[in-house]
Amino acid sequence: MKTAFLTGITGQDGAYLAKFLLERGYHVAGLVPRRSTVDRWRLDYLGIVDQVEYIDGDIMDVSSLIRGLKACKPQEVYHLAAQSFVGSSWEQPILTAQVTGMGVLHVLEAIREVDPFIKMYQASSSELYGLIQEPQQSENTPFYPRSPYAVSKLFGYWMTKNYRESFQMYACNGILFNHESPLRGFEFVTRKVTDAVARIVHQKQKELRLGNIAAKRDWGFAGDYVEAMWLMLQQNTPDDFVIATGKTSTVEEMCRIAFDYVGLNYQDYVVIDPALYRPAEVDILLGNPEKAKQELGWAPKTKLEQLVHMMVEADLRRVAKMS
Ligand code: NDP
Ligand code: GDR
Repeated sequence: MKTAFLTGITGQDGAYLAKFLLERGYHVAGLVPRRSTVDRWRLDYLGIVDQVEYIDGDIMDVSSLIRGLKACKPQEVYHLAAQSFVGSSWEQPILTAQVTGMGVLHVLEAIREVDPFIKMYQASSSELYGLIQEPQQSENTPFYPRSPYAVSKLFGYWMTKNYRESFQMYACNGILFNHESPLRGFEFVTRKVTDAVARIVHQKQKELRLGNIAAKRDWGFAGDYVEAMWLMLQQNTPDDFVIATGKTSTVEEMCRIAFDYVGLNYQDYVVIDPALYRPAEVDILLGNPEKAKQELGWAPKTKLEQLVHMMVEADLRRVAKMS
């Protein structure tokens, strides 16, 4: 039986990936940082909360990573933990640089120390592209990060590549474009919208305040994207891959789909709040997943409409239970 060690197992991707790996017969171990309240709602939602081994530790504490790797002896490490909200990265730039940037180096060093043959997946991001220099972004598009979050991810991206080239480690960057689900955090725009739709339907909210609704994103379903993470670690040689749908939509269009689904007009509820604009914006992202299709045999399965409907339905059920 193979063992996978996940950082960020309590996050959106960690939960979907843990389920995916358990279904393939893996033993799944997850690093869990100490928090004042234990919250494993995503693993609970997927019905796997009791099927995972939890290892106390924090990616900022290399000794805990080393102890964790020695204890569960994984063949594969999926490094997903991060301060992952771009918006907060301007409020907490130093913490973001430490957790989202240096955290990657801690994981690489722990692997190098314990067993350099462990394969590692690094959660890189389309935010690396930032100020877009090519209409559709591939593995060869230059980076221009536009937030402390993106600059921190750039450090992690290059460290991963550098350890691959320096120490012949099997380490891959998945350059994932935005992916969403009913397990998405409530601060991200898609979830903020679908939660608001459900609350408006149940008369718990009157309006939805948003920032830049002209921003365009290439949105996919997290459940589809975790398969690509796994596929990257099943190849003969390590490499970096863009994972995306190849389609882009504005935040406004995403809102329209969500409100339409419950028979409401988004224009009656959305209020633009300049305070929600970011100091520097990534105006448009559109990924080219061709290399992943050719070399991994991976393709996205879920269209934006299906994804938004799935999220609205989940939020309608959740908010109804609160009534
Ligand atoms: P989430 O924010 O949902 O999950 C982040 C996870 O990291 C949580 O489990 C969190 O635990 C954990 N974590 C945070 N700080 C620490 C720490 N110091 N030590 C250990 N664990 C920690 O993110 P997603 O699941 O959406 O994303 C997974 C990864 O993929 C992230 O690195 C993100 O930056 C990256 N990414 C995400 C994309 C997306 O669209 N979702 C696209 C591209 C990249 P806790 O909740 O207890 O703090
Ligand atoms: P993003 O996701 O920054 O792309 O990072 P987010 O959903 O936060 O923003 C997407 C776009 O929507 C605009 N926007 C708003 N965003 C939020 N959160 N709240 C609002 O009220 C709002 N109004 C408009 C934003 O300005 C932005 O243009 C996500 C994260 O998962 C990262 O960890 C990951 O690396 C990238 O996706 C790829």
